[in-house]
Amino acid sequence: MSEDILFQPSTEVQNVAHVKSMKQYDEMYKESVENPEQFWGKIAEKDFFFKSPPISGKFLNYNFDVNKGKVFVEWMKGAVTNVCYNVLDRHVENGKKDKVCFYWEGNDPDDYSEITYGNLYKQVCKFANVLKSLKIMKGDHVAIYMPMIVELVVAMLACARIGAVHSIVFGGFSSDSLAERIIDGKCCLLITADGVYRGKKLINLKDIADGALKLCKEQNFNVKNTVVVRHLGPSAPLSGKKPTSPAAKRPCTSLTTNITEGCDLWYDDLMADASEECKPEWLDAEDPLFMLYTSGSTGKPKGVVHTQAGYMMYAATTFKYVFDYHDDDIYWCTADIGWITGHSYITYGPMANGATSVLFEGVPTYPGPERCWQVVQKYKVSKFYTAPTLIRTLMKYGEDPIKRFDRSSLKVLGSVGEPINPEAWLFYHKVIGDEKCSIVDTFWQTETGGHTMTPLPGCTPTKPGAATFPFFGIVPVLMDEKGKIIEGEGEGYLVFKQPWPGVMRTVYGNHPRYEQTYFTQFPGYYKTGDGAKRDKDGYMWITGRIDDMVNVSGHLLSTAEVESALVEHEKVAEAAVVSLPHKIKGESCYCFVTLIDGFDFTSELVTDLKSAVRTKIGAFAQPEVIQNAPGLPKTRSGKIMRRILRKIARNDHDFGDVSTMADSSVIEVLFANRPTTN
Ligand code: 7RM
Repeated sequence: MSEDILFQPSTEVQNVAHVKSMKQYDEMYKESVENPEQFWGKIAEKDFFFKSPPISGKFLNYNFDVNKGKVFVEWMKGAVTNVCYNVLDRHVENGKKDKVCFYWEGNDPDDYSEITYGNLYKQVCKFANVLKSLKIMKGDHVAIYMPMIVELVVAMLACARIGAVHSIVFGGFSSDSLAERIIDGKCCLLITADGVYRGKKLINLKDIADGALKLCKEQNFNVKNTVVVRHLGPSAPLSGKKPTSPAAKRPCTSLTTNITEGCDLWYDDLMADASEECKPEWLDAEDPLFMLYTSGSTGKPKGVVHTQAGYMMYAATTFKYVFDYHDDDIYWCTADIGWITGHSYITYGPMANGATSVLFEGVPTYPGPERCWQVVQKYKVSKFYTAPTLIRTLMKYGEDPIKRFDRSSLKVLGSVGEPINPEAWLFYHKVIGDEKCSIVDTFWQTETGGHTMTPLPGCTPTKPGAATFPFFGIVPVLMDEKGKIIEGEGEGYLVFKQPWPGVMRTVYGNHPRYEQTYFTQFPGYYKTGDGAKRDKDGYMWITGRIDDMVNVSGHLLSTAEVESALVEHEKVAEAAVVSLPHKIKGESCYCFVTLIDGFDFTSELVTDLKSAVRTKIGAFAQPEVIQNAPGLPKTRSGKIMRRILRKIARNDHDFGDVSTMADSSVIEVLFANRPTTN
């Protein structure tokens, strides 16, 4: 049904858009895929600063085909640039010194501040000097575990300025997860904050960070220093905060921060003596910019590596076109910088364009469900970017908290993180956008660096739930399991045929895993791991992950990761986790556990196991259901049959062919054991 409804782009957006018609899109797209060097070469020249420009004829070099040797991608190798210079110095030098870069909006609505490009530039230079004083150099890896505060942006850009590689770990991860990422990423410094409020909940980040470093030490991996931002602490003279800022009112009496003399260093102490002058380190276009861990279907997270110039250019160009960015826009992305969405569309993309953004620390439904629209009204937000899970949450509260606020500034509404169901899409369009905004459903991944399948808000007629067409440079192909190309209408694996500037370059420390995960099943193509459907009009609809991944509120988890957290419990012999559709979260985890003989399945155990997953991974990963599974459905070779478990989780008795199953009597037992609640 939603396949047949077409929504025309907002005329207000279209009138001023960078791309005003599908004809113009088609022409630009054609050039971008047939002559990428020319297409991206013009952008590199016009929109960015290179100390030494891309070398003509050597603009793009790659091999996507595992059968032809090592897989690699290089854009503009040999060119010299600095991403920090491009997102800060360039604007300061071009008269944007006093333009607001971020409106910082704290957890509590009366806690806010702003910082200009000029002031952010100074803070970044100072912190870059702090990093140097701690002996951090080009090529060193720095772990960042911070809340959504200006200092997080300062820390990442200071790394970029000196050529250090940042590895940001989302502040919702546990000590275990943080430790695993610090060790795997070989980080030599940790930057964190004392604590943060998420809604009413106080989170002692420094304690979690300490726990992680203790685990690192136990595995003989020592991180010498931790830099701690005093965010809730009593004397918090923070960057970018106006003297009148209500920061002092932050309720912080219940927070104690343990400081180890000699190892832990307060950010504000270090900054006090730092110089405001710091020359950028000039880097090769293909030097690494950052790594960011993402779940892998084996359970061990992968350090996705992005490099300098290609990533910068792709994040900036997608931002410009997908949000149809103009100088007077106020842009707000509700994601956390700890995820790729925040890297590309809070820091690098918007700042490369010199945009003014809202940097939001809080929870979008705190103190009440009207918070988002209060913020939109307060800053006159024109471009807004969020996840379907938030839209579905807001739908529960009805239209009133939305309609009470002036949203007339809104022009483009973006969606990211998971497939958006047509109902949520229509609510976004009709209620939130008052039927006058363009909706852009943007499909992309940590690995892709930026948007890959998306409408453009000034030209693409949209369908509720469709990611529509490829961005410039992306050549999507649908394939069946065996690698046969599906033309026209059909459904299959979504793969991309040729490299775009933002594609990841390697898995940190494990290039074979990069080749194996993304390039082996379909030689010559990048495999997204998602399925997609092409309809009769050529529109693309993302159907979701094909591998063993669960997408909980836009956070990608591997079932293997959750399983390993469960089997670590002393009473658990075996665990199998499948995804279950969830009204708000999109998907949730349904866990089957087999206990070791002699233990009983009790409600205490269920509570214990849920908390084990929280501790091992993070609160967002907490399972929805844990069910007793005296036996699991297995093939004769011992493989767990998740297809059957998915049916049991859904209470669907139509489980098809069970001929390969070793003992089909377990199915009945599992249906009988389904809990009503948990
Ligand atoms: C940006 C981000 C990537 C996975 C991806 C998909 C799913 C993301 C959409 C989507 C349908 C979308 N990076 N996904 N966006 N599915 N429509 N618009 O989320 O690395 O964290 O996750 O998220 O399954 O493979 S991510």
